[in-house]
Amino acid sequence: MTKKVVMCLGSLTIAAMAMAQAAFVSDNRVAVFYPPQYDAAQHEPSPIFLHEPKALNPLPAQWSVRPQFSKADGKSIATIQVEGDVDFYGTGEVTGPLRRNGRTVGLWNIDTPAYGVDGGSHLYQSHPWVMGVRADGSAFGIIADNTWRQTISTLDHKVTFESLGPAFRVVVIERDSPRELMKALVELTGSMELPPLWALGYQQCRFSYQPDTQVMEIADKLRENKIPADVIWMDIDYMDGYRIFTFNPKEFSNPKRLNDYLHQNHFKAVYMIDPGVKAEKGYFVDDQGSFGDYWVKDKDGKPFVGDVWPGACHFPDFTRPDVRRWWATLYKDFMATGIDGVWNDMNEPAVFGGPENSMPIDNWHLGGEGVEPGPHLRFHNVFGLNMVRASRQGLLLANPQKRPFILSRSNFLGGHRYAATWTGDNLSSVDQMKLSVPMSITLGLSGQPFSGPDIGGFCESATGDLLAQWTAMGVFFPFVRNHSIKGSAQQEPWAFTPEVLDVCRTAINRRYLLMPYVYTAFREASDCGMPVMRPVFMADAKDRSLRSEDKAFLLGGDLMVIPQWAGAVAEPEKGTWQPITLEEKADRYQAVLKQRPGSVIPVANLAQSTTDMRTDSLTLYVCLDNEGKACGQLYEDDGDGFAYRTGGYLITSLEATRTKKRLTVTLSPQEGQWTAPERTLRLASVANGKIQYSAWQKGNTATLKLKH
Ligand code: MIG
Repeated sequence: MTKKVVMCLGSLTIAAMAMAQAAFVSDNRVAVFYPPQYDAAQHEPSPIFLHEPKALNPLPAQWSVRPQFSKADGKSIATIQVEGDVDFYGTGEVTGPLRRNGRTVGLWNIDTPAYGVDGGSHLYQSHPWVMGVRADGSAFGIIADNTWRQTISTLDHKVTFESLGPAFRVVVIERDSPRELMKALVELTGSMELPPLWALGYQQCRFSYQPDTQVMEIADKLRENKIPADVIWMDIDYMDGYRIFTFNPKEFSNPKRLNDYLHQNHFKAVYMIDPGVKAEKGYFVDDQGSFGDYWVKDKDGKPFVGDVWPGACHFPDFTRPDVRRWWATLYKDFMATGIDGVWNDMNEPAVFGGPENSMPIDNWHLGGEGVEPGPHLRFHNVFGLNMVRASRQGLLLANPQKRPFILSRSNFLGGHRYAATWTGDNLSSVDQMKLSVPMSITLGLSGQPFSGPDIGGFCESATGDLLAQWTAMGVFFPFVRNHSIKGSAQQEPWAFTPEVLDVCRTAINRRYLLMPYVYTAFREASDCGMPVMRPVFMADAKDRSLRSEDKAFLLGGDLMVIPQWAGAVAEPEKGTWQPITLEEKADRYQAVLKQRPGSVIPVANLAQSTTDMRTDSLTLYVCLDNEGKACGQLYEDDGDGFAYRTGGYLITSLEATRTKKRLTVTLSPQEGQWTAPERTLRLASVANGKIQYSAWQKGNTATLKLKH
């Protein structure tokens, strides 16, 4: 093919596509493969990509990872044969191990209590994405640009996507390392914008805290018990008869007063909004939606009605730009009561008694702005994505100066642009606690850096021991929230024994001590797609002994977290990472933390919320490498708002050197115009399993005379 012809293909004329299988590269190592009979109208514009992959050059002859397209039993299939030893990762929200060789995953979002439906083979979200890491540490990624129902199977030498929809295109990315692959994925799909700092704090939730006085009691108890916390969550019972955008006139009669109370105590308030709108004349949301004819239709073109919490419900057709714009307007008055964030649940969508807990696949969506009308079978998997896309618009409309925070149960590859994730209705069991580690790592490797499970487990009752174990580990996940189901044993840190309370407090303290480091890791995720929570193998992609490790994990690039229950784990760099403690005495539940040689980790003084956290006094944990050097970074900004986009942030480099017995760390501004506070620094030298602290010192340099 001449370059000119390829440029033509770039305009994606369907006729040209149908003639033959075409493949071209969009940057020099991203290839897009089109099947015969490709019909762009059935797939594009893609919800996955931020920008349509552009045609630049013909595919080089030596390109190795190529799909074969076929049809069988009415299914559209893409098969990718791979050579050599490849470890597979990704495929989204999944049960089972981190390494995905020999697995089949369904991509059909479903409400699946305790991951019990179909043996946990498909969950609330779908990510048609497979990551391969070769023996030499080089990596490739495969995206099936397809929202239709499908499965992914990953055998050792073959990846297969099998879809009930029309033939779809496949994008293949080639990179030299998993790190670069993550960056390339974000270049295609867009980045997660920085969340507000408070969203990184500890969060207390229950189905449901009610009435409002109970919410205030929970807030008081967190403070009394010295459990640092940032957020309290309002589950569906705050509503009036489960009508979204309303408040129960008895139990939540004055949400503004409640939210003010929370704010005065340095908490934020997050409230749930479901997609199902109670079908009821006179209810403003239903009236507006019916007036605008905004509902998803059944196969006969009538508004579809299905049961959820409020009883019979209509469902907004979020594929429509006009519906998203309307939905966004609903948030204005709601947020004006002082609500800080929104929790979008049930958006698979869940329909009680519906086929596979959802709506019929022949329901009809209208699309718009280039998206053709189509059946639910096409749009089911992006119902949640389109909902949170609309919600995000709404939060920005209501509070243009604030970073939106939305938590969503359902989502799709690319949906990290709009919302964070929790992993749905897990079970209060040791097994599902362990399972949550590979699940959140895998979400991170699938482009969603901001996820976490219900700590303590949602379904059934946690024991004190389980909560202690889970909290000790869960505080190192990107999203940290304790949540439990109605009717189960209370699950707050103080609900069990004084020992459990102490364990939870120590663990949550650790989160807050590490907050400057955690925030810096979030910044890296939003900047270049590196997951906040990473598999251990990312510490050394060439070390094949790390490839299956999924009990231990990394938080950012410099800290390894080894849960107490993990036993022996595979450690990077020949086990040279050094244990650190953040408190005088850690109890038997606390995770073992190990620091990477060559790193500097900034640690704050303990605060009871991120509102109270300061970065003026920092303890710098220094673990020198063999050359007696170490470095790190600190990201700071206002913690909310968008000033950081125009220079209102600061990246400080933390440089440590050892000369003879003297350890010196120097802080110097690297990037951004945010004004650093006057600092007081303390060094913590980490070596040979011990920590030596310096005195507190004013200024941007601190030193320590080493004993060893
Ligand atoms: O049908 O809002 O996953 O976190 O507490 C259950 C009540 C509905 C499911 C969510 C869960 C939430 C619950 N919701």
